[in-house]
Amino acid sequence: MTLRIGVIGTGAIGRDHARRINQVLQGGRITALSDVNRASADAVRADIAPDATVFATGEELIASPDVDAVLVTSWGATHEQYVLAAIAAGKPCFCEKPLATTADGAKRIVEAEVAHGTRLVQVGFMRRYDEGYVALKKVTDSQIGAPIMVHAAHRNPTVPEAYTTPMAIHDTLIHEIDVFRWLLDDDYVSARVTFPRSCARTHAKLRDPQIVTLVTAKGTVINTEIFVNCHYGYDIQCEVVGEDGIAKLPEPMAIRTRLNATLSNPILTDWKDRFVASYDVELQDFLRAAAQGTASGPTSWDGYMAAVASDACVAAQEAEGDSIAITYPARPALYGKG
Ligand code: NAI
Ligand code: ISE
Repeated sequence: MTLRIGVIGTGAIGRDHARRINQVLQGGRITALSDVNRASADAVRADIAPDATVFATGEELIASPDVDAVLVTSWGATHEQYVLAAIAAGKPCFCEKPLATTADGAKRIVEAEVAHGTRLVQVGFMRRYDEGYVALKKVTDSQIGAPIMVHAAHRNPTVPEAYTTPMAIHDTLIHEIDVFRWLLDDDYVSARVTFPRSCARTHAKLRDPQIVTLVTAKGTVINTEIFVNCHYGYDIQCEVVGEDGIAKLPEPMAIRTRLNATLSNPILTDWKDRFVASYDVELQDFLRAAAQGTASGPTSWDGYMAAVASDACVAAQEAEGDSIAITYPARPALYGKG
């Protein structure tokens, strides 16, 4: 069976996901595209998906009888409306992170999916599919004793001009917020943000870098540096300090050279390359589950939990240096125990 897929939002990642569905993965074909910038959808049609129809709105795309499942890859603040429309239509939906930019928005999605009665939504937390993180989890679970601290860094060489201080949380740190819940099998109880002096490459609406401290229910303290104008490369670091030893996320594969009296290896510069394999695996998982009329992988509940923590981190930015408590509602049965 070949699933007919519609993509809403055909910018950087929408285009890349359309490419992987039409050119790399098994079981799906792009039949529909939509973007508020029509020229962007037309260009993806011309370059990647010649048999797709371009729809004027995401809602029309979702309603189309030629669409079996939907990819939401538009700007974060627009995800909620499309995910709710996909659930209302009973169509499986892959939604890029964040599920919603606020906890209230994510909660509405959870409520709609619970009312539907079966899973339809997968959130694009692709790090759970990354070979390095999967290996790190295995060692963290079995070899280094109880995790006491995590030291992490999320560095982007640069970000668009429109990127502002809260986006460091709900657009960037959201990956760590999700992956550390999964890695440590734990939830957060508080968040605190401190700001070192800002780097010269930033602007008035973006304090950069930032250090976020999350404390978990089991007492693990996670320090993450977010530095989105680091200039030198795209660099994701993570070290788990356990009571018996330390486990570190592997570096991406790179050729080390000895040349001109220098020992060196290159550093990636683009998230598309850093996580290329995990995007492939997560979307193949989506296609597999969607063919059964359901969803797999990170749930709406995970998206909601990440949004609750993300709201607390944004409040912690505003409360600069003060700790903000994080509390969670009870988990609906649809999302298993916990
Ligand atoms: P982008 O700006 O390159 O593309 C977004 C596209 O959405 C644009 O073409 C824009 O015109 C379109 N759009 C905006 N509002 C829309 C609406 N209401 N309806 C239809 N189209 C609309 O942004 P990018 O980098 O592709 O990010 C898109 C989403 O993917 C974001 O939520 C972002 O957080 C997420 N993302 C996830 C990554 C990951 O590592 N999992 C990496 C990069 C982005
Ligand atoms: C972007 O949207 C992503 O998701 C990237 O993985 C992240 O590194 C970047 O900071 C975000 O803006």
